[in-house]
Amino acid sequence: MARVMEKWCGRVIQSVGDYHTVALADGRSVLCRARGRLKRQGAVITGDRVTVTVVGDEGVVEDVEPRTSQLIRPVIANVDTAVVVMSLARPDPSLDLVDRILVMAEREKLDAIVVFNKVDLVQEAEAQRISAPYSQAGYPVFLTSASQGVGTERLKESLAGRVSILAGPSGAGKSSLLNALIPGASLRTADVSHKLQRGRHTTRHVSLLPLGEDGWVADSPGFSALSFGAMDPRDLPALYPDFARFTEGCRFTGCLHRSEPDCAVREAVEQGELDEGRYRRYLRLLHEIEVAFERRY
Ligand SMILES: Nc1nc2c(ncn2[C@@H]2O[C@H](COP(=O)(O)OP(=O)(O)O)[C@@H](O)[C@H]2O)c(=O)[nH]1
Ligand SMILES: [Mg+2]
Ligand SMILES: [Zn+2]
Repeated sequence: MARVMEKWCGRVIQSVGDYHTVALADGRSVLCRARGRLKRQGAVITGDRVTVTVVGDEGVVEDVEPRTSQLIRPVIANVDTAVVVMSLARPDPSLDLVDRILVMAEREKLDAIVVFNKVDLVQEAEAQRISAPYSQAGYPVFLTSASQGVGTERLKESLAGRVSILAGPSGAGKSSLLNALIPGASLRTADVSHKLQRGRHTTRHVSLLPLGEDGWVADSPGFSALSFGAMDPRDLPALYPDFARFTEGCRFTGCLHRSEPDCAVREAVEQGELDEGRYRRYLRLLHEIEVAFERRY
């Protein structure tokens, strides 16, 4: 039988050493090596949009499109949406962590969605009280129960056409949500690894799982290490979208909204127009970043 060489565009859905699993537009997945000049580490990573030549069920990555974003942990390209997952109970929600993940997402210029999971464990009023500040900040908020299938269909619709990654503490329900969004998600991950004949390996490689029309979700949590490195504290206020509509009223440009005179953000908190909890947690994070920044050398 003649071996036909085809040229395709696709997306790298898993990358292990020099073996890249590429999903093609027709639904096939092919195992690819990289063309010579793309053999260096990091030249082709999970999430990359690539051009491949395919012969049978094997291929060669010929080209990599410029990345719109790149995360370090896990190593993944072109993520556009961070999905912050926090349980409403068991374990109790850490809004401090929600805010930190949102700050990181804003810093990476990702869209962010906030999911409060385990809505089955709390009263509706409680769920509203906890989630309202995030809706007010402009984030899409979803109240879900992964185990009872509540809210997961709506979340799935909003993730279609996006490349997203779940972030949040252990126990929040990330794996359960992933399985509710993509039936058999945990099994499919194992499947991809199996093709590479690595069996159960201790190293976990991030994979993208298909979700709806050209939507992809990473199967491993993002932003697990919440270090802000040597972030300049002056960059922090701009990462709070809920502050934005007030900052023009601050007397000083570059106002850190702490003890400066005529601060419109502080004023908005006092008037109840800005969530006091968000603001208090902002001040704590600002202080932490300042201390780290002063010690950076
Ligand atoms: N009651 C309740 N339990 C849930 C829900 N989602 C997940 N869980 C449970 O919470 C625990 C942690 O879930 P898991 O998906 O492993 O969390 P992960 O660590 O974020 O991946 C498991 O025992 C799940 O069965 C939910 O919506 N409601
Ligand atoms: Mg998990
Ligand atoms: Zn201010």
